[in-house]
Amino acid sequence: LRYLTAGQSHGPALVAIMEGIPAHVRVGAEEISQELRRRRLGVGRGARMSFEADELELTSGFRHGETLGDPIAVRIGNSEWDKWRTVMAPGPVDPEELAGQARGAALTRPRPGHADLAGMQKYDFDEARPILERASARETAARVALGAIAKAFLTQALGIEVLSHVVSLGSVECPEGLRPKPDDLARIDADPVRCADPATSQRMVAEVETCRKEGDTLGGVVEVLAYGVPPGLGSHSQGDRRLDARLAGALMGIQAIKGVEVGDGFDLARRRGSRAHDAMEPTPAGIHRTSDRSGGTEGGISTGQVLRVRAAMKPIATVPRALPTIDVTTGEAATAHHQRSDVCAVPAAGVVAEAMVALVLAECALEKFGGDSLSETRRNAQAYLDRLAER
Ligand code: EPS
Repeated sequence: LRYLTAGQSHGPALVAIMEGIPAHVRVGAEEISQELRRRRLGVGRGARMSFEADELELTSGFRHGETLGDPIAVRIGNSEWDKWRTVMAPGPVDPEELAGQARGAALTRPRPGHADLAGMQKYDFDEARPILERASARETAARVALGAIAKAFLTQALGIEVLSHVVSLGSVECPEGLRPKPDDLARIDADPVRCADPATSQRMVAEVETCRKEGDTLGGVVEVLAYGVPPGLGSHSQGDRRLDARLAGALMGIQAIKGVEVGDGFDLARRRGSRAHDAMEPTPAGIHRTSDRSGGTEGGISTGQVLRVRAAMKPIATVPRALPTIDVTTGEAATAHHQRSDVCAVPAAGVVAEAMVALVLAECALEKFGGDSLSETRRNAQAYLDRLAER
C-alpha cells in the first residue's frame, strides 16, 4: 500500500492517490464524506470549520460502489477557493492586485511553534505564506479520506474496527482504564469533545471556553483502539517492520503531534517487570491474557489483543494572544502574526489518528495476507487463522 497527498490549505483542492487496496471493497463517497464530517467535529474549532466545505470527488479507482483494485484518486475541493484565487494563484499575479487584498499581505512575523520560520529558512522564502499553506492541518482531510477506504478494507477483510477518544485536554484527564468499544463510537462522536466519559467531557468543554476567553490555545491526548486485529501483523525481524514503530511514525506524522505511546507506554518504564507485562493463561478458547498493558504488540508484532496507541498534540501554535517573535524583514522584535485560530483541535486529531492507524494496519495486513480482491485477502487470512487455531 502506498499513498501521497498534495494540496495547500487555501488552494483549490486537496488531492490524494493510493495504490494497493484490493478490488471489491464496498466503499464510496458516502462513507468517505462521513469520515470528513467527523474530522470537523468538536468544540474549540475556529470560524473556518463552519463556513468552509469539503467538496469530495472520487476521480479514480471506484465503480458501482466498490474499489476496482486500481490506483485510487480522491479530490477534496475547497468551497472557499474563490476568495484565494489571487493569493494562491499558481501562475504570476499582478502585484497591485495582490497588494489590494488584506489576505495577500506578506507574513513576515513567524509564529513560534508553527513550521513558519524553519520552513522559510529551509525553502528560501522571505515570508511564511508558502510554508504555512502546506504545513496546515487542513491536509489531514486528504489522509482521513484515504483512512476511510483503509477502514472499509480492514472491516470487510478482517473484521477490524478502529475508533478513538480524547483522553486528556489541557490539564483535564479522563479516568484511567476507559476502554470504549466500537458500539460506543456514535456516543463519542456526539460528545462535544469526543470524550467517552460524560463528567470529564463537561470539564474539558469548560477548559476550552476558559482558554478561548483568555486568548489562548490547548493541546491534549487522543487514544486509538483497534478491535479484531489478528496476531502476526508487523515483524520483530527488522526495526522498520515493527508494527509499533510504524504506528509511531504514522502518528508522529500528524501535524502538532509531539509524543506517541503504545499501550501503557511511558508508565511501563516506571513499573517492575512483574507488573508491566501481560501474563498468559490457557483457556478452552485459546490463550488468554490477564491484562492489556502492552497495547496489543509484542516484539513489534500484533498479539491479537486490542491495539491501543496514544498521541499527544501540542497546543495550536496560532495563539490569539500572540507570542514574541522577530520580523524577518527588519530583524527587530515583534509579535507573531495572527488572524484567527482554533482554540483546540484535539477532537479532530483523534479522527485523523484513527485514519493513520487504519492505513498502517491495512498496509501490514496486505503484507501478511496479500490479495488482489477482497475475497482473496479473506481466504488467505482465514487459512492463517485456522492454522493458529489448530495449534
Ligand atoms: C490550521 C489553521 C486553521 C484551521 C486549519 C488548520 O486555518 P486558518 O489559519 O486558515 O484559520 O482551520 O484547519 C482546516 C482548515 C481544516 O480543514 O482542518 C493550521 O494552521 O494547521
